[in-house]
Amino acid sequence: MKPVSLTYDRVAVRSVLVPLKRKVVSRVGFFDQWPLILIDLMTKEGVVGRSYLEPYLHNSPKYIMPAIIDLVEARKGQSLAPLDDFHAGRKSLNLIGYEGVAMIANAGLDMAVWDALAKAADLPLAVLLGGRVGPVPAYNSNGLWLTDPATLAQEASALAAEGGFDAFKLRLGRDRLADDLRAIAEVRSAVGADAKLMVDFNQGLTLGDANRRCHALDDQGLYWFEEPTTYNNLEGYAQLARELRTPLQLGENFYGPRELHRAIALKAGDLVMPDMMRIGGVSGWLRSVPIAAAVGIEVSTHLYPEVSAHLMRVTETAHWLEWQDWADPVLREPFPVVNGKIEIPNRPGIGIEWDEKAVARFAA
Ligand code: SMN
Ligand code: MG
Repeated sequence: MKPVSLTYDRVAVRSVLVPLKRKVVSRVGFFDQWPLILIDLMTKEGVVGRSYLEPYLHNSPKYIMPAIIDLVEARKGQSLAPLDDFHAGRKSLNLIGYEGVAMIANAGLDMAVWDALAKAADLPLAVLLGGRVGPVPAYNSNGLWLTDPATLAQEASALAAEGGFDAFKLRLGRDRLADDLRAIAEVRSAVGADAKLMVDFNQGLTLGDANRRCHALDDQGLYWFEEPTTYNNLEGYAQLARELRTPLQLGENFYGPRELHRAIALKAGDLVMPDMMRIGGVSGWLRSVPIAAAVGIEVSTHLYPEVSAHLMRVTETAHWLEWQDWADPVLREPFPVVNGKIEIPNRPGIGIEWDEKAVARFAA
């Protein structure tokens, strides 16, 4: 068989603003629309690699997109080699920062590069990476925000029905402990005592308040406590992890493998959940999760359910995939979820193609 080789040609980047079915009411912000950057990497051979980024802020595509275009311009005519290119790309931008926009641009492009290579090989990404296509256990993260606790039972039932889920993310950290307890009780009344509740504080508490609130909730049988306080107070996290019985989860704010390593070295949490955009796309994930696996720490995902599903199939200590349907409005064929598991379609690459009519409608 002829060896697969692809050559960088050019990239098209577009930003869209898609509506959210349920408004995000969280300590990291209020969102009723969700920005996406759609990346189409064109190769000289005609294969197109696709990925998207979820950059949170409506205006951020304005400064992320030019960085992606620059990275591809600099590679024009080179062969696609994602692990090499990721390293070189980070190095090329490190004078303006190793994290933030520099990493986000590299991560978005990296995912598109891997998609192109998998398409050229005519293999789903999970298979190209040495795994198999199959179901991945997922929890529903579409709702249960910091809204009126009285509405949460009905919402939890609706979330369960979206894909046979029995695991959910619930946002906590209201002003009064009693309201957090009420929120837990409402959700449990709808989905049963055995359902797993992943609880996310979105960094909303000071370390002192996090200490008090997490201790007060420690006997609630919650599945994990996520980001109770500022994400980079790793010493504070280590203190919480030592004292609490509920597993402590962090990682959506790790930029690259070194930050994951540092958190693990400081015993800052029991579980980690890197985000594709911040950990560095497929290449950043492949460089990071073995660090967690080597010490037996389970790895969950953050956003990006499609590419994350492929990666979970090759992650030694794969734990839970965070499922949201937020990019679905622009996807031609969203991945199905059956019995609480996301199913990877048997298509080459990541398996995402744009619904161009929807892209035009939601153009930002
Ligand atoms: C989150 C994700 C996206 C928007 C707000 C909050 C959250 C999560 O941290 O883990 O889902
Ligand atoms: Mg979170």
